[in-house]
Amino acid sequence: FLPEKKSVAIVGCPFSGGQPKAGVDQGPIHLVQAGLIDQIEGLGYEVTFDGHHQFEDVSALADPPIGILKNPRLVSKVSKAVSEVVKQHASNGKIPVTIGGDHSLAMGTISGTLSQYPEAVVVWIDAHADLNTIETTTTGNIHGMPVAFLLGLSTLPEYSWLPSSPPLLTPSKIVYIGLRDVDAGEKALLREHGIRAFSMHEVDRYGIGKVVDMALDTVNPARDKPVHLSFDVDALDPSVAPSTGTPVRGGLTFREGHYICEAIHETGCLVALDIMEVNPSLADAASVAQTVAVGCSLVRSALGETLL
Ligand code: 6HN
Ligand code: MN
Ligand code: MN
Ligand code: MN
Repeated sequence: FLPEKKSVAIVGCPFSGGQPKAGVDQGPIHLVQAGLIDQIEGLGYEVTFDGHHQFEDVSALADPPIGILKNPRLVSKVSKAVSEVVKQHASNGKIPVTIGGDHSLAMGTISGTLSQYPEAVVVWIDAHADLNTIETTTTGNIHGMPVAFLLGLSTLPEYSWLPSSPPLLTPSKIVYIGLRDVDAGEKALLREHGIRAFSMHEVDRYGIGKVVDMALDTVNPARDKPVHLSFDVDALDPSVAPSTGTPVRGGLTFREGHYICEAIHETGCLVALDIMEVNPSLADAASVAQTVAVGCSLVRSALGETLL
């Protein structure tokens, strides 16, 4: 399933509608300004980048809350557009690298990957499970809900473009690493659906090398399935990635985060990558530069940069 040519398509998504803090829409602009494209070319890839996506045609949409869900139609329209772009790039043999923007975008990226590679599995790196349903969300922020939509646990007429019965994603095809701030309703859903998750407790207990092996053993035991890596930078400790909207202490170290990306690259199975939730308007200039640089280096590690 892997493209013969080393070819990447950057999908820049300046979008913040899945959460209430301004600035996360500037994340992709900062990553590209920091030289991300040259860096990927430096690894021997041909890189396609047609500019950041423009969502202005949907931003004027009348979009009252549905229940407590904020911007429900906007998030749906943007994710649907992203889904089509990601699928298109994947069908052209490119690795879509989507840079957010908030994590609601993963509804788009992962559905795009799964429509091109139905057997693909998802490795979700995050402090949070992003598994709230319409019933369990306490914030109404849809960036805390994309996995539930992908699994068909939440459905709304406004999201009918996302198949729910059967859903594109099933519980056995996703694994989490880095969790440490999981809502009570999400914990119940993880248990009820038997979704495999390696929290920071398991990272402390076994070390990151063993955790990544175990995580891949659960979703991709023969290492023969396409892998979509969805990386929320808040999985990293706030001392490593301070400029993000929902930081949680006790996160992955710089090396643990990069190790995950390197190990996924080594499987040879990576077909799509998301780097989400870099928010350059949070924290001081040095913290922003640090977070943007970490976003770029995670991408390079996932695409094969080695230390030696
Ligand atoms: N993220 N569980 C919280 C909520 O609002 O549902 C936080 C979600 C954070 C989402 O970081 O992508
Ligand atoms: Mn700026
Ligand atoms: Mn997330
Ligand atoms: Mn998160």
